[in-house]
Amino acid sequence: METTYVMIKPDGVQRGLIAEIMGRFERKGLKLVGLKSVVPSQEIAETHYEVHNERPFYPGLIKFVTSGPVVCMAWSGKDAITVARTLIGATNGREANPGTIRGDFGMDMGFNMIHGSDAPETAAFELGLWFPEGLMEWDQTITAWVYE
Ligand code: IDP
Ligand code: MG
Repeated sequence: METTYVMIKPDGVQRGLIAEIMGRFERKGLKLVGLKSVVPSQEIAETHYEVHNERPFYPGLIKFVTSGPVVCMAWSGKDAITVARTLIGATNGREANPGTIRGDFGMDMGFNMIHGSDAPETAAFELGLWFPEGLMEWDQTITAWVYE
């Protein structure tokens, strides 16, 4: 089992898409092991997007992600990182496949509503950053009906 960090960004919250987006992860069969909503500090936003700090869009990205509440989630399951990225879709909503979150609700590169870790190392880094308090350990009884 793998755990990934997923975050609804301020545009997803502003547009009233929290339940719609969370519901997709729930219905897929992923298990929720971390959940909270915060207005990100400058520091946490800069650390989260450190890999992009040389890119021209970086200042705007930090301003955007610190502009209001985000929903921080940790989802676990088999290949959870890839499964979450598949549910999320391509970075630019105009190019993302229908059926994906960005494909169904997005029209832009900057306002793409959601973040998902892209590899095991980034997932570990991001989970530690956003959930320093740790994650929930619990038995989900439906798991027996999700995996053969
Ligand atoms: P990802 O979220 O699909 O992994 P990345 O390339 O890692 O996409 O970029 C991180 C985030 O930075 C994107 O989700 C988007 O919010 C923002 N971003 C990336 N490229 C651009 C751009 O060209 N203009 C504005 N924002 C961008
Ligand atoms: Mg990325």
